[in-house]
Amino acid sequence: MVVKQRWVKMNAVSALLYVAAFSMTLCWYMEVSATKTAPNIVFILVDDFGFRDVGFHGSTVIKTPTLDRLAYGGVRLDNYYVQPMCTPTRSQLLSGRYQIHTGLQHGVVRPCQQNGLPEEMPTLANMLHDAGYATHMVGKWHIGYYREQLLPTRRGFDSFFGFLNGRAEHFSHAMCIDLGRPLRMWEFKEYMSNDTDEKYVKRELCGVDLRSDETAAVNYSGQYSTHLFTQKAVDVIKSHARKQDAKPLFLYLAYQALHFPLQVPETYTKPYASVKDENRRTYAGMATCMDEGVLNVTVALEESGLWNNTILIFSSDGGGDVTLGGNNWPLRGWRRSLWEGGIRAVGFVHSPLIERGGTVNTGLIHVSDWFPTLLGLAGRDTAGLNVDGFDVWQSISNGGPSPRKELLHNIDPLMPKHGSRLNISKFDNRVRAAIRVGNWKLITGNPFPGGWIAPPEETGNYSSIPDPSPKSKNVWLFNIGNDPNEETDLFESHRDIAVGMLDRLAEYEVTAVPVRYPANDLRCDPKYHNGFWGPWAHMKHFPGVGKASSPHNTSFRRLIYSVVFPFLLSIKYVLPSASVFNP
Ligand SMILES: [Ca+2]
Repeated sequence: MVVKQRWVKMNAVSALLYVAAFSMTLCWYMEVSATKTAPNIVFILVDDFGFRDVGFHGSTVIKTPTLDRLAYGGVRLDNYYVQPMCTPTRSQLLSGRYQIHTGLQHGVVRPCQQNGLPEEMPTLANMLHDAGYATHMVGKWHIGYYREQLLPTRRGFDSFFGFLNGRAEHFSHAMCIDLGRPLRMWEFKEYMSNDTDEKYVKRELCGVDLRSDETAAVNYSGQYSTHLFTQKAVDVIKSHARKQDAKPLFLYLAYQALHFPLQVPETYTKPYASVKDENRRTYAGMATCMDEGVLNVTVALEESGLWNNTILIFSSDGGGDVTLGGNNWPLRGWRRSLWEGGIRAVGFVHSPLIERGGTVNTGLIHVSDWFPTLLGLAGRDTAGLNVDGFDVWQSISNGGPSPRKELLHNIDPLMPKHGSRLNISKFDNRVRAAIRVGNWKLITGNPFPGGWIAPPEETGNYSSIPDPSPKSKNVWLFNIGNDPNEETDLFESHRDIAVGMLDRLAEYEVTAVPVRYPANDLRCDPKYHNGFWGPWAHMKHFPGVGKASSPHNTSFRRLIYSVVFPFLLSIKYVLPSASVFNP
């Protein structure tokens, strides 16, 4: 009896142990097998690449054979949107959140601002890393670095090679900015005695912007950015393939091409000798060099045996700048604007894993959608993270409808209000904003210039059309489905729809966090950091100066610069512009 009881007891304990051990093994197996089968993800982001400037969008001059081949063999994203500028697109890609939910509603993170994607928001790299991915980044960061905690290697990337700001010289990797500063008292006297209009003094900050992980990268001067970043990406791929740990790879390759300054090795502009416009010619060379870089990355993936389990995504981060060689014909507007030319982007997905390759996807897809989409591929859901993106993989892979029916392009409370208020909604139509609901698009405030610029080499076929809107106009409504080029404003004829969309903007506005756009902090100056741009917030003092404080941060100086000087200057001429006194 005793023996039997004991046997039963032991049997129960053993059974529990067996169950526990089996469960742990099963969990481990499921985790390992999920990790093993999760696809490699290679995300290639290019900078300011015009909608027109790729072969599969009809470019007749710029040659992009690799992009065309990959796009035609994959899924072309034909209703794909990003943001009109660098930081906004990159912050949304890596966080899955609209700018109104990150505080980055206005402009870009400037080199000397204490600003960035908030640390408490996990990045796509953080999440993929937690899902078992090896995570590597090459190229342009531009979502903040004033604190070391904001560097790519502290935000989920196992490795980083690239630059932290929005641009650099493509060969030297140096970057200069002019912050300007108000006149000092003694300079003011000089100003009053001389007949000059100079009301501020040039204050140029220069440094190299290139890092390997967190260390300043030296000895790369002279290596062209696209070549350098391609080589580093190829190194990542080959190094990853050599490792036997079977982790899937996430590679984020953010080329500086085709961002200004317009520079490229001469060999790439030779095929474009017939292009008369010099900016356009150089830009075309940069595009072809970038196309070659993408080819070399795909070859490395194939040679490393990774290609068959890889999803490659290609995207521009905004429209082309027509003043800097780019073109978005036939779309209206360009880089930095809320017109389609600023935000409807070149994009495609190519992968042997796609069920319906060789197709065009017309579903509404936005850059914030990559966050939940790629995490879905990694076997993770983003419930509870308050992301604004949608998982669009089924639409991309199978051709089903996109789950996204609405898209907040932005609400920017810092952009000066434009025109007069209509009082037809709680939302102030003078505020710069844009929203898409189904095929309808509403724009308010000042969206920036909105002309249609023909490709310089095709002016014989097409003619540019200047922006027809009156300067004070501040509300437009378009049916993008029927009118993708924003030619017919339907605001007056469809006021009910416009008011509904203004009200929707008001609902979004309530959820916005305060916008951050701080003054410059001069501790950023590379002269304090061995000639490199990098984190500075750890500095308590300016070397040799004493307690760190921006010249504009004391209330007394603010009073002098903002009230006394403008008053005195107004005696001689007119009031100086705000930018002079708030550089
Ligand atoms: Ca850009």
